[in-house]
Amino acid sequence: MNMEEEVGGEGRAHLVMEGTLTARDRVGVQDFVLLENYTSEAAFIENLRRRFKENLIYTYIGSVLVSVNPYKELEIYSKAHMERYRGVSFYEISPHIYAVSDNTYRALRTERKDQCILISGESGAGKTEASKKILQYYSATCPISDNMSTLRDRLLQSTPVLEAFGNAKTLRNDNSSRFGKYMDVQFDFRGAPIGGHILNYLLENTRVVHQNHGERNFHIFYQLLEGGDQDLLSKLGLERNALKYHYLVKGCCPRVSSINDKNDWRTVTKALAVIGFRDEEDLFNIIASVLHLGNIQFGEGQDEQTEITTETQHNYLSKLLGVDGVALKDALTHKKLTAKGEEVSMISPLSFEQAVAARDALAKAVYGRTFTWLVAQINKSLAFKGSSSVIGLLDIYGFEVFQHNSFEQFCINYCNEKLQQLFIELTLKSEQEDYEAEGISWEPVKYFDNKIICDLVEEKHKGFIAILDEECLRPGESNDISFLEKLEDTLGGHAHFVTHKLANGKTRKTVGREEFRLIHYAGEVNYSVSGFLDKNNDLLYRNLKEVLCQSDSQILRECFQREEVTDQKRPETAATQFKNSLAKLMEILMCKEPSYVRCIKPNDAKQPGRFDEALVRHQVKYLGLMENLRVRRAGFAYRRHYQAFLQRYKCLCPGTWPNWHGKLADGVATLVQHLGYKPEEYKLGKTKIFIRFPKTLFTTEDMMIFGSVVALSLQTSWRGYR
Ligand code: AOV
Ligand code: MG
Repeated sequence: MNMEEEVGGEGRAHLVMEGTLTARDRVGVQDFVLLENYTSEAAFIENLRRRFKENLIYTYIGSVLVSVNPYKELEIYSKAHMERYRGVSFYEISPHIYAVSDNTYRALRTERKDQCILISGESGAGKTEASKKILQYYSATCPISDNMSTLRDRLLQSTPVLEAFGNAKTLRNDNSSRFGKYMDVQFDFRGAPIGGHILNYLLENTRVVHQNHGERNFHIFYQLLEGGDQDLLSKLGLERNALKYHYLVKGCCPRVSSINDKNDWRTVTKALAVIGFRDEEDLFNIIASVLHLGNIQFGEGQDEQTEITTETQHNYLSKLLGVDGVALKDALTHKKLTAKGEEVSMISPLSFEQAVAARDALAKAVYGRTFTWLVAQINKSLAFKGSSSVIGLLDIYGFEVFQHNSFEQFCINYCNEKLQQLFIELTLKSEQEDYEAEGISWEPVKYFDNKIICDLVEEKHKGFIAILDEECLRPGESNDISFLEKLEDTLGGHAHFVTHKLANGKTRKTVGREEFRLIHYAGEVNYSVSGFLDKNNDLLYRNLKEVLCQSDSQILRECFQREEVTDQKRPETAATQFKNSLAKLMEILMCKEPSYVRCIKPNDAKQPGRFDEALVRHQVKYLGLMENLRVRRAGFAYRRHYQAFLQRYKCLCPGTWPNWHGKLADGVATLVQHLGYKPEEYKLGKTKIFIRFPKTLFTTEDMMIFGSVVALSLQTSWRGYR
C-alpha cells in the first residue's frame, strides 16, 4: 500500500492514502489529536477557522466528527464522493459525514453490534442536515434486498413529510426541528436496509396557536396555502393568503426568503404518495380545520353567555372535522363537570377567555395527535418484522435561548442536557473508567459533569418536574407564581438554579420577578414561568374529546379514542411524559455502540463564510470538545481484548503461530515484542492491550497484507478494531 505520512504534533504520525487528499484538504490538521498545542483552545479554534475558510467543514477528534455549518451548498455530497468513502478507513481520507456513516455501517457488519449516531449541537448547527446526509449515504451505497427498492425510497421520503409537519422557521433556524426524532434503520444479514422505525419526542404544539415575532407556524400550513391547487383550497374553504389566518400571522412573517412553500408542497405530496399514504384527503381536512379553528371568534350572546360569532368558519370547521356542528359549538362554549365517581354531569358555560383557551387547546390537540398518527403511518410503511441489525440516528431539537423562553425551551434544553450527559457517560467517563479497570496508569482529565443539572430537573420528589407536577395537582389553589415560590423554597441555593431573590435579601436585576434562571451546561437561560402549569397539564375539556371521538374522520377517531373519555385516571403531565420517554431513549442508546457528530454554528446571522470566534468558542467550551481532545490525546486510540488481538495477529510471530497455549497476556507480550512495539506505543492492561497511536496498528496491518498471510482488507473499519 502506498502510504504517506503526515507528521503532527509531538512527532505523531497521521496516515493518509496517497492520492485521496489534496494539499487543500490538509489545511490545518484534520484530526485535532495532531494539534501541536493540543491544550490550547485558541489553537483549536484557529484550526477550525482555517479549515472553515477553505470550506473544510469537517474535522475529527479521534473518531468524533466536528462539523461547522457552512450555510452554503458545498460540492462534497455527490455520488462520486459517496463512492470515495465506501469501505475506506477514517484515517485514509479527509473527514466527512460519509466517513462516519461508512465506519458505523462497517462496524455493524463486522462486530455485529447495533450502532447509533448521535448528532448534537445548538439550534441551527446542522444536525438535521447531517442526519439527512447519513440516510442518503446508506440509501445510495448499501446493497438492495429483493423487492426493497421501495423501502429505500420510503426511508428517504419520510424526511420531507416529517419536516413539513414538525419543522418551522424560528429566529435561530429557518427549518428548525420542533420535535425530537430517533430513527432506527434496520439492515439484513447482507447489509441491505430492510426496515425502519421512528420514535418522535414532544412536538412543540403551542406553535400551532402562537408564534413569537419573526417566527412561523409549522411549514405544512403555508405549503398547503401556496401549493394546494385551487379546487382543493375551495373544497377546504381556504383562501390562498396566509394573512387571512390568525394562527399563521402571529409572528408577522408568513414568507421566508430561503423557503419555497410551493415547491415544498409538491415534494411533500409526492413523498406522501411514495410512503403509500391513502388518507390524504382526511389529512388535508385536518390541516385546514386547524386554520379555521384559529379564525373562530367568540362574543357575548343571550344571557351574557359566550357564543361563536363566526358562523361560516364554524360550518367549515365541523364539516372538515367530520363532527356534528351543534355538538361542537356546545363543546367550544361549555364544559362538562362530572364529580368524581358520579354518573350525572353538569354543564357550565365558559367565559370568553376560557372559550378562547378551549379553542386553542383543541387546535393543539388535533394537530399534535395527528402528527403522532402520521409518524405511526410512516412506521407502518417502514415496518419489518424479523431479525435485523440496527443503526439508530438521533436528531433532536438543539439547545436554544430566545429573548423569551418558556416551557418549550425548558423541555428542549433539558433534552440537550440528557444528551450531553450521555456523551459524558460514554466518552469522557467510560474511557477513563476503562483505564482504571484495566489498571493502566493515567492522568485523569477534569471535565464538567452536567449530571447535577439533570438531577435538578428530574430528581424524584424534589426535582423541578416533580415540583411542577405537584403544583398541577392543586387546580384552583395553584398558579404559575405559586409554582415559582415552591421552586424557590425547594431549589433555592442550588448552584444551577437562580431567581430574582438574592441571599442577602436584595434583588437580582438580571432575572425578572416572574422568571427563574437555569445555568445549563450550554449557558444560562432565563425562563418565564408564565404558562408552565397550563402547558404541563395540556388540558383538553372532556366534552371536546367526546365530540372528536365520534368524528367521521378515521384519523381523528384513531387520535381520540373512547377509552380516554371514560378513563377516570389522570393522564401523565407533559413534562413527566417527556422525562419518561427520554429515559427510555437513553436506554435504547446505551445498549448500542455510539458514534458522535458534534455540530457547530459559525454565526447567528445564518451567513456563509462568517466565523464568529466568540460564538464558536462558547460552543467548543460547552460541548466539552477540549476535554474530549485531552482524553483522546492522553489516552489510547485503540484497545482490544487479548484474545481478539492474538487471534488476528498471531500469524505474524513464530512464537505465537499457529496457536498460543500459555496465558493470553503473555502471548500478546511475545507478539508485540516480536513486532518491535516500543514501550511508549502500548500498554498491557488486565484483559486488553491499549495502543496509543493509529500508526502502530496500521504498520501491523501492513505487515499482514504484505506478507499475504491473510486476505485482510485494509478497508476494515478503524472502529472495528476497538
Ligand atoms: P439543526 O437541525 O441543527 O437546528 P439544520 O440541520 O436544520 O440545523 O441546519 C440549519 C440550516 O443550515 C439548514 O437549513 C441549511 O441551510 C444549513 N446547513 C446545515 N448544514 C449544512 C451543510 N452541511 N451544508 C449546507 N448547508 C447546511 V434545530 O432543528 O433548529 O436544533 O432545532
Ligand atoms: Mg434540526
